Amino acid sequence: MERGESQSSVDPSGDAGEVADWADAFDVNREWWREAVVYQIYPRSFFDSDGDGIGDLRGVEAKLDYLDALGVDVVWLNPVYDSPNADNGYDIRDYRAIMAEFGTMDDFDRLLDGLHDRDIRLIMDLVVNHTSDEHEWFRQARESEDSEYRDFYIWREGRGDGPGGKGKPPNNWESAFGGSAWSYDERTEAYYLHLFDEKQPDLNWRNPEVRERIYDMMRWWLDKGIDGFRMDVIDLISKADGLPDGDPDSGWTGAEHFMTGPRAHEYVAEMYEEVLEGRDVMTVGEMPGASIEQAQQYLGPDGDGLNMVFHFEHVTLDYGESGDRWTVGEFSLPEFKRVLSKWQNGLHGEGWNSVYLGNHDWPRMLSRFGDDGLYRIESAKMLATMLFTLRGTPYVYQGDEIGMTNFPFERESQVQDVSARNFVQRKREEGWETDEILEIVSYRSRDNARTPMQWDDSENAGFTEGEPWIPVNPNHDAVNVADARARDDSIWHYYRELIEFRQATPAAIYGDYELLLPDDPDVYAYLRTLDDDRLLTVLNFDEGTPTFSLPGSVDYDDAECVVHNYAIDAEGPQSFEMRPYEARVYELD
Ligand code: TEU
Repeated sequence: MERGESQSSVDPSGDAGEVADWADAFDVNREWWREAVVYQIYPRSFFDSDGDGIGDLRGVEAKLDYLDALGVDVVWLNPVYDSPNADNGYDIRDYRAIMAEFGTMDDFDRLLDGLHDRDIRLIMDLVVNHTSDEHEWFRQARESEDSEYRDFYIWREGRGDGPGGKGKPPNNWESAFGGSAWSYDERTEAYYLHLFDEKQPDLNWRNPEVRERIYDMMRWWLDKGIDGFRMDVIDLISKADGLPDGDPDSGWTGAEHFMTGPRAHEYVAEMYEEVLEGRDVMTVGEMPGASIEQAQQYLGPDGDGLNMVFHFEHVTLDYGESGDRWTVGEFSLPEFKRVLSKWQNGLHGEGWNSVYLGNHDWPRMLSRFGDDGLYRIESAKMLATMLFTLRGTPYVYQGDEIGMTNFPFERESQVQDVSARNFVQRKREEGWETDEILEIVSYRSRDNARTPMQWDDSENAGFTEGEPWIPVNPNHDAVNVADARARDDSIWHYYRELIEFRQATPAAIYGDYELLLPDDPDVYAYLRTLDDDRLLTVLNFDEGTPTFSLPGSVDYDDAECVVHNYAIDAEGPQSFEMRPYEARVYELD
């Protein structure tokens, strides 16, 4: 038995009863997407049904009972549209077709039915800041300046006398993946804008025809029966008039001219009116750089109509001073608590939070915020306790429910992701040593989260019978679903019980949030209050043994510990010494 696997417990049978029973008991604005737990599937790495080494839709279908057993309510599927995969599906060639490697539209329809049969809803990735350069619109656009699709994208002449008569790029904006955000098209002798890879040209949202085509496509998917969208970089769709140069010292040059640009709110509000209004769907906008005020406008009662955003503030806190993703700074818990609390409070009545610590774009949350060594199990459970007891909709990224960790990179050839490959290339050119490069890649690369789901301890972790497209983490002999499900006290069962606990505990979903001990360097503690129901969550983010003391302002007659990742005695929450990465949730009376 591994450490920490015998003593944890979640008691979902508190006083609250079943969700259905509490509908009338509280004056809260109930919505299914507030009460839901979302599970994110990166299909390329989930389960391969046909032995080509690439996960696919039938693979997801084969695991529906798994999702059902875990108890999740919504699946967010990363892009499955036809794509040449310059950025693993975030470069879409055809919005209305399924990527051949993933299967067919029939497979998709069957998957959707299978989910709905189990009362699980499906949200799709909506990638409309850009298309693939192989999309029909761009192919035609680059044919000639007179193409009816020319104005679907953003074209500019070069500046000055650059090499070969091309001029320099029209401005100094950078691609999120490194280098200029402009590429030169020889045929029509002009530059096109791409905030990501050169194979991902940005769409021109000023063109009403572009917007209408997108809305039409969204309606087409919703009419098929999907339950909403996760909207990729939706705050980047509006670019400042005149495309002015950006501050070269910001983490992403140009960002101030395209993060929530001048017409972003207008476009999102229009999308809501044209497509979403009146439909019972869920929307979450991915928004790098969004501030709380901007989020309130996207989400609030008089806002643009979205349900949630993914802001980046808490997941970029450990960047170095330059604000560049590929630098490593310090992690400070008080700062982390301050940021999360700002969002918890700032969206109260002005929107709704999404709660996440990782996804396919970040390293594994356990390796980043917990301890993927000695305290792997304890810290995975502690982080899960936070995910399910903050105010907001929790997002579980595939594999986090078994405590998957970062990949132990040994060679540059193991790096697959376009963003990380570009970083490796730049640093090689600058003369960095392989070890130095790999150290940062190991900490930062998106590949960390994209290694295959670990189903069992067999050769390829039960992910494929072929050669996996990306290496399997060697720790799958110990870290895998089969093992976790077989142990009552595993991380997996803890997640399952926490999901049940949240569903049965109105205060965990709708309670007000109050941060305690803001300056404590190791402990994150907060209260959630809904009428007379109060939950106290206490989390030790450290491997040490700090003492927790409940502030005198919090009084109670009775306290019951309903969630804990270590064995506990009857001791109340007044004052106690915490064990490494300990988590407790008390119901206070
Ligand atoms: O990500 C947007 C984004 O800004 C980043 O998280 C990005 O991964 C990072 O800047 C790279 O260094 C979204 C998708 O989630 C991501 O997978 C796509 O690559 C990107 O948009 C482009 O579609």
